[in-house]
Amino acid sequence: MPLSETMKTLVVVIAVLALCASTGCGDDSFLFGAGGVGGSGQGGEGATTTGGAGGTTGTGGGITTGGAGGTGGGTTTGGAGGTPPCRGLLFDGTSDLVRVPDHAQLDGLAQLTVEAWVYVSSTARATILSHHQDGQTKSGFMLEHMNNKALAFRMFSGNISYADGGSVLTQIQQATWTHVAAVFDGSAIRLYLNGVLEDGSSATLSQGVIGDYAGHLHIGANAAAPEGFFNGMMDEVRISSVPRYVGPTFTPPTAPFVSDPQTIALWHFDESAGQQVLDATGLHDGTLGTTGGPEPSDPARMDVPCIVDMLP
Ligand SMILES: [Ca+2]
Ligand SMILES: [Ca+2]
Repeated sequence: MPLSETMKTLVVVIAVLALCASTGCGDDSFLFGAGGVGGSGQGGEGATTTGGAGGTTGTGGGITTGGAGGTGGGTTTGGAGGTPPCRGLLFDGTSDLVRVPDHAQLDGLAQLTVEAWVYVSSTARATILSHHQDGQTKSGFMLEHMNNKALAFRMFSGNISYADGGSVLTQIQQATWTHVAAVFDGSAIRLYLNGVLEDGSSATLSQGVIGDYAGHLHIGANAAAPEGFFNGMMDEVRISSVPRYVGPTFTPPTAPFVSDPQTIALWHFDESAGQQVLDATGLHDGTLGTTGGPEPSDPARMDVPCIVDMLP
């Protein structure tokens, strides 16, 4: 009879402990993956050593526990960790968000790219980035993680333009880092998962540009009255004024982005403390939570794999 998941995990944990007993694993970092991502995602049995290795060799940190390796994973190699600071934000799925003040650069866009590295911890529909108030039809844009598909991107200009994967039911794999991107080139919206086109839907804006939304931009929640809270981690969130990705595939970024003239906003989330998240352009610094003070809606700062180390 097949072993239950619980039993598999138990067996793997026992195996790890046995390995530790025979070879000496040092401290708890082996089990709890203090360094590196420590292996995650779906994989075959016997991948524990691959997943666990991140815990012993990583230096840059990562919150994935060694237990994730125990579930049989190893799609992301744990390990080197990279050069600090390699930090991201952990959103609790309940109230956490980053708030960025409205700015003229965020309005009136005729083309754009919205992208991020995400680590999804729940299948629930949730907002990745929103400069839009739910229910309005004339202004703003938002990128969501969907509960039954991977992504949805919506733009509002008096009409609603969107792409949501259509009949494609790909979902973002949980507990692994995934690059997500939504591109609007003036005539079509394209959604990409790890550099692979998931949906290309023709789209037009009735006003010619995305309508002016006067509220905050939120990362990790819908704007205005916050809702749709993201559950998981994010890093390297970028908004660009151009369609960054055109074809059916592209190579996901292999290093942190560098601000260029087409960059509207770029948040590395590399700060070690405080309430601010800095925008590389200097124009769109954000705040943890709904105010500038410490509060439950503040996302937590986490050590994460450096982007360059996320890739297989
Ligand atoms: Ca970062
Ligand atoms: Ca705050």
